[in-house]
Amino acid sequence: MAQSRDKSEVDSLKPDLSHPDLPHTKLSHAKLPLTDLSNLLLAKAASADTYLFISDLHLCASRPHITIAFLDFLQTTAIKAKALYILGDLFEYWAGDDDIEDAFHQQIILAFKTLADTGVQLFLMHGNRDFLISQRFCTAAKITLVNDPTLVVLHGKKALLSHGDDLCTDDIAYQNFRHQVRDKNWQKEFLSQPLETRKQQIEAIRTHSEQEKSQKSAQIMDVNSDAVKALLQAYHYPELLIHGHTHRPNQHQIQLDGHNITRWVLGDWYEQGSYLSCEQNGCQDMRL
Ligand code: LP5
Ligand code: MN
Repeated sequence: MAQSRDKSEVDSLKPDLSHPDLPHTKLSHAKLPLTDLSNLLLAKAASADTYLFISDLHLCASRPHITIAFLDFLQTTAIKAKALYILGDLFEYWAGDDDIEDAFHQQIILAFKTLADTGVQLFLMHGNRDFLISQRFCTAAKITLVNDPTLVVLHGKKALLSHGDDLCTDDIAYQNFRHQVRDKNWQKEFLSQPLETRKQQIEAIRTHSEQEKSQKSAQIMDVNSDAVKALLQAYHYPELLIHGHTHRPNQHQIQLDGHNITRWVLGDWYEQGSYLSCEQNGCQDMRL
């Protein structure tokens, strides 16, 4: 909800941006006087009708430039939005919520929590790399976990949100793997192992996945158009479908059973950050 706040209310939020774990970069607003932050919050209150969508950030400690770009995005762009939807693969991988103690993860959690405390609604959907994110992470980060797919209404238009991997039905080897690791009993057993053991197993899967991907055609690793149509029919023809996973940012127009539907594919954050910004007058693909 767009909220109007007076300045004293904004001041009382006092997000703690002076946390020692925030990186010392141009992004760090740790050095901003609180009054500057208050001005930002007041500007936000006046313009908070924007919904932002991102996916496939693959955050990890070994790619600091992306972490820096992401923290900057949160503090300068997302802070002005009504809601931020993260449609999967926020992290390079997630081995279980007991890994939230990790210093890198704490830095990301703090950034989310600080943003949420300013009134921005945060939503997270699982991707194929971080589907083990659970309530402990979400509570700490003040993020709401949403199902894949999820139907939302943006400025009166229905939008269906998904990570997108479920639509890649031609990738049979991946779908079999997905079926196995999304099983709750399998996950329980996997999570009962020590964190370090889990990380070693994930590294092995990652290596195996990279080898297999190099043998797969680009077409096999894209969404299947019949799967897309079936999903849109099942959800009664939303005006928009927004997903990530394929790392092929684009806007596709679909004519289906007399309905015009736009499929937005979000970009990854390997080389450059990107996001979809939806306002009253439409959506726009943005690059950082
Ligand atoms: O993520 P992306 O886009 O690079 O590739 C995906 C598919 N690959 C994956 C694997 C993940 O990238 C890495 C693992 C994430 C960790 C999850 C945590 C919990 C699981 C723990 C498991 C022990 O999702 C890739 C798709 C691609 O998208 C495009 O859609 O093609 O799929 C694969 O490559 C999977 C293979 O085809 C099948 C893998 C079978 C694994 C069988 C076990 C073999 C063990 C080998 C040990 C040496
Ligand atoms: Mn993915």
